[in-house]
Amino acid sequence: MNDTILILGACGQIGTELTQKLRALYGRDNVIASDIREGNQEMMSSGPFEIIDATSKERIFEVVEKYKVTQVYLMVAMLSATAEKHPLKGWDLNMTSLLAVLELAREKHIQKVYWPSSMASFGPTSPKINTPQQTIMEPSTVYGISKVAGEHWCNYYHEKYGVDVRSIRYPGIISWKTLPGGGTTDYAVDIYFDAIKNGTYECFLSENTRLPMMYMDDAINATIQIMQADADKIKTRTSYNLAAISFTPKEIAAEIKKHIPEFEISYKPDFRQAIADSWPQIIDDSHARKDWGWQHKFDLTSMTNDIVTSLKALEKQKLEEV
Ligand code: AKB
Repeated sequence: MNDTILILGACGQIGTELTQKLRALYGRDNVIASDIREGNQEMMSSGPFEIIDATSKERIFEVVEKYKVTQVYLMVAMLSATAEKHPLKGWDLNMTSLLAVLELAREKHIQKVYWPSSMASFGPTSPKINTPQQTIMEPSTVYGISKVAGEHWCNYYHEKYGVDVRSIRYPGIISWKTLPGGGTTDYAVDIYFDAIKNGTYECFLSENTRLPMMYMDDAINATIQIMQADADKIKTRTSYNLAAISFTPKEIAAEIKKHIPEFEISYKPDFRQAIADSWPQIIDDSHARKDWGWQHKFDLTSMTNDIVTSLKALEKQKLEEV
């Protein structure tokens, strides 16, 4: 593989694990990680790293030129809950970074672009069960508005200028190596940490709020799979629906209880409840499965086994180091 990859937002929840996977696949020197600030020790020592403000097209271009970058993964975003608090900043970050990268691709400085959309691009008027690939999309959050607009920009640059841009609508992504920040689905990560540490968790969504979710390993595989697929397999140039599991806080708590019987959950819904209520509950991702062969591996049980085992091992290691 002769590709040189630049990851913008490499220190975020998905970027951190994506960087390590891409470095393993493409070679450390062929994957340039970047973010607005330096990352952890593993990030900084496992390959090249550049400080980049992703809203600066000039700075991205400088790094693209320096390393002769062929592909960009744009993982920078202000997520749903934070963007509701800073609407214009959220819009600016999410749109300016995307348009900067699409322009660089239009100018033929890069050959391929990955940009994530989200289930947040759906809204209260979209069907909630088996939400189709193409349906009503009237999001009620700033984040969702930026994602729908971004999807249309991707499609426009593809149709009008032939830009090879690929995109997935992520559900909530659950991980344990790097924490998410500012999302509505973050509860499904926080719950594992609090369960292991304190044996209790106060959930900011109500017990029966069903949302589409996915384990990080599946999300990383999907991301790389869509980027490696032959171009003629990518029939949707807005963004693909992607799904794995859907569950409620009550259901994830019951699964955690199988490992930590004394675990207790309580509920105190806040402003994020309205955001969650505007999103789908179960997503139909048959187009991704048919077009480029997407398949998920983890269900709620296998994901919980993996996370609880990993976090317990981490706790033990920390105690031994003390
Ligand atoms: C969020 O909760 O904002 C994100 C998302 C669903 O895109 N995790």
